[in-house]
Order: sequence, then structure tokens, then C-alpha cells
Amino acid sequence: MMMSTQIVTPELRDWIVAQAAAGHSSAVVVEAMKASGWGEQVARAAFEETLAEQDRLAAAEESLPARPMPGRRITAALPRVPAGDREVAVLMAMTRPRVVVFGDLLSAEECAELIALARTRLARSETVETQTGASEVNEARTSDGMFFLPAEFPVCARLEARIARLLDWPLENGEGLQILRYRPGAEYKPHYDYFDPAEPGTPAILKRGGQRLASIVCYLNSPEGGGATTFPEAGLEVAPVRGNAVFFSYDRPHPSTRTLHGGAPVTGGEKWVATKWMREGRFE
Ligand code: PD2
Ligand code: ZN
Repeated sequence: MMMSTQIVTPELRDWIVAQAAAGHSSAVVVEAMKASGWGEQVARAAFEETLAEQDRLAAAEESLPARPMPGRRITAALPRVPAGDREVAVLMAMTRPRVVVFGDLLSAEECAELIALARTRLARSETVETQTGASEVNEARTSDGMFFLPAEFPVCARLEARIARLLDWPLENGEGLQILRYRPGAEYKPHYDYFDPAEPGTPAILKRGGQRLASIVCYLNSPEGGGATTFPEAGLEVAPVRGNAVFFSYDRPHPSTRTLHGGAPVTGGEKWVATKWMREGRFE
């Protein structure tokens, strides 16, 4: 018997995959294909070959070496991590979103020193305007902020070196520390820290160090109320506690990383944080 061959178009392949994913048996799918003019043998072969191809693609993706990422090896099974001049505690670690909460990252004196150095330079926070690459004042973020240059003061250099050791990520790939102060009522609405590849200003931003891969938000004080760092898609809230930090990473600039996060409104006192972002390459 001559086997007639019929081309499996991308649309048909997607349809077959969707049918199988919806739990329809091969018999049901083959019947539906026969009803639209396919021969039984050909329909069965197309169905099986399509699913086999799908499995091969999934296996290839799984076996790709995972890319190096800041903080890759950190686990709560090793609850104290040497970080050069200090041992840092791992209080919580999770995988999707990738989030780690650290304790004892900064001393009380370091927190106070960073606040004192930043205080006189605060201005209403701006975010990068991804249309143009310029900065703009943004209603989603009602804090005041400033940036230190990398290693601008000894306390900055010390913290940057500690974070580089902790996360096993090159010092040169880190942006300068950003300090934010939230007064009562101030907040940072949920957002992603990576640069959206679909925005026209992103290519210009990426020329300097490539994408952001990870963020570490260090708490410089403990506000009297509110101010948690939230991950709405994970139902996670991290309490701002002086000297602690929340770290999260995103191996692609995509919502599938589930790294949507925000700063909840402060309800009592002020909240001060130092944020550091890690880039793919040298940031200079
Ligand atoms: O201050 C925070 O909790 C916070 C929340 C979300 C900081 C940032 N994002 C940030 O600096 O990107
Ligand atoms: Zn953020």
C-alpha cells in the first residue's frame, strides 16, 4: 500500500500538542483528524511524530547547561555563608521566584553610616524611562533616593565586596548602591527590575553591562510599620529588618521568572534601603 504523506503544518502541530495537553487520547485526536480528511495511518503517524518531537525539544532544553547566575549555590541547607569580612545568615531560600532572605549582611554601624552619607543627597526618586533611556519622576515610586558611585566611600566598597563574595559574582558587574528613603505612606508599586526587551530605550541601556540579572535590597533600618518587600505572584512578604536583605534573581528578562515585586506602603516611621543590581557584564 502506498502511504500518502501529508505535511504537518505548524498550525496542525500546535493543535495536536494542545489536544494532547488537554488530555485527549490519541484515538480521539486521530478520529478528529480523520473527520477533516486525513487517512488513519497518516493521522496516527503525524500525531506520534509530533509528540515525539515535542519530547525531544523539552529534553534538549532541560539538558542545556544552566547559565551562571549570582547566588546560584546559596541554599538554606548551608545557613551561614562566608562573605569575606563577615559571615552572612541564610534565613529563607526559594527557587521560583528565586528569592533568598539574608540576615546579618550589614552591621548597625554600617547601616547608620550609609544613611548619614546619603541623607543630604536625597531627591525624589526617578526611574529609568525605557522609551528614551532617560530618568523621570514616577508616581509608582514615592520614595526619595540617590546613587553612590561604585566604591565612593569605604563603607560602600566594603559592602560591595561583601556582596560580590556572598553571591559569587564579579564586583565589576555591580551597579553603584542606590539608597531609598520611604516616608509614611510612600511605596514602590510592583515592577520588574530587569529592562523590558520590548521597550525602545532598552538597547541603549544594555550597552553598559548588559541586562540586570539580580537585585539585593538591604534594609538599613526597621520601620515601625509597613514597608515589606512583596512578591505578589509568590504570596511572599519580606519584613524590613535592619541589617537583613532580600535577594532575588531573574535568569531571563521575562515575567515567567515571577520576580514581580514591590515595596508596600510604610505605615509608621521611615524605611531606608540600599539596593544593588548585578549585571551580566562589567558595568562601567
Ligand atoms: O524598598 C523595597 O522594598 C523595594 C521594593 C521593590 C526596592 C526595590 N524594589 C528596588 O529598589 O528596586
Ligand atoms: Zn525593584
